[in-house]
Amino acid sequence: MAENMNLYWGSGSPPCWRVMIALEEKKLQGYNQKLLSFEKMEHKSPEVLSINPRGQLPSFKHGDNILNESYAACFYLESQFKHQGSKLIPDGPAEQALVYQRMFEGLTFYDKLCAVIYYEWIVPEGERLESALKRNCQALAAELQLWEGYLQKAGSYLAGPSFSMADVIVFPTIANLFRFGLRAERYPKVAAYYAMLKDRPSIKASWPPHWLENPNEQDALKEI
Ligand SMILES: N[C@@H](CCC(=O)N[C@@H](CS)C(=O)NCC(=O)O)C(=O)O
Repeated sequence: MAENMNLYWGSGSPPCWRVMIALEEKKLQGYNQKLLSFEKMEHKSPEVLSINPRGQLPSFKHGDNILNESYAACFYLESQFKHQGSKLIPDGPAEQALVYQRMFEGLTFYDKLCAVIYYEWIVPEGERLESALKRNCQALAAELQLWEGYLQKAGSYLAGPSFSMADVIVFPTIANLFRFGLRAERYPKVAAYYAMLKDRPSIKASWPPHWLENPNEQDALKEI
């Protein structure tokens, strides 16, 4: 089944990691994959551009079906392999609503993270303002407080008592927070959630290889 799947991905990229976790959860190991280097601009190679005109990763193909958006690929995998591996989207209306809600809130969360850790990359030199970066940091801190609230119940996943697509989507953002130096003592619920999930088989199997080679965390978020 997974033999006619192809994934182009980059190490540490949250959108790529989402798709890889979903593939693992749906027991689709054995798919064809190519790890590309952003540094070497391999995501702009003709091979990628032929299926993704934006030249972004992940770029994913199942047979003739192209899914270059991480959310689209995750939804597709759950829908096409509904009865295989973990059930990631519950059927009950209340449970399903919460999973969708948290998944899409995950977009805002990820944007706020990027606005801080990639500030210098996003904003050209000369246009950077200490006050703007400070505002982005405050927005990220406020966002984190929301997720602390969602995780009040010990042992809880992001959308209730079971692992779901919300975790597939948002865990890579949370892992990046700690990679960039978020202090566990400031966000104990988010930290406990991270500790609970980091050894889950689907997550361990897809852990960014360059993080394994270089486990040194950075400190951009230590004051958040
Ligand atoms: N909306 C896309 C975003 C994909 C994306 O931004 N990928 C980044 C890596 S994290 C990328 O390829 N950046 C290179 C570029 O935009 O040229 C998704 O969720 O899959």
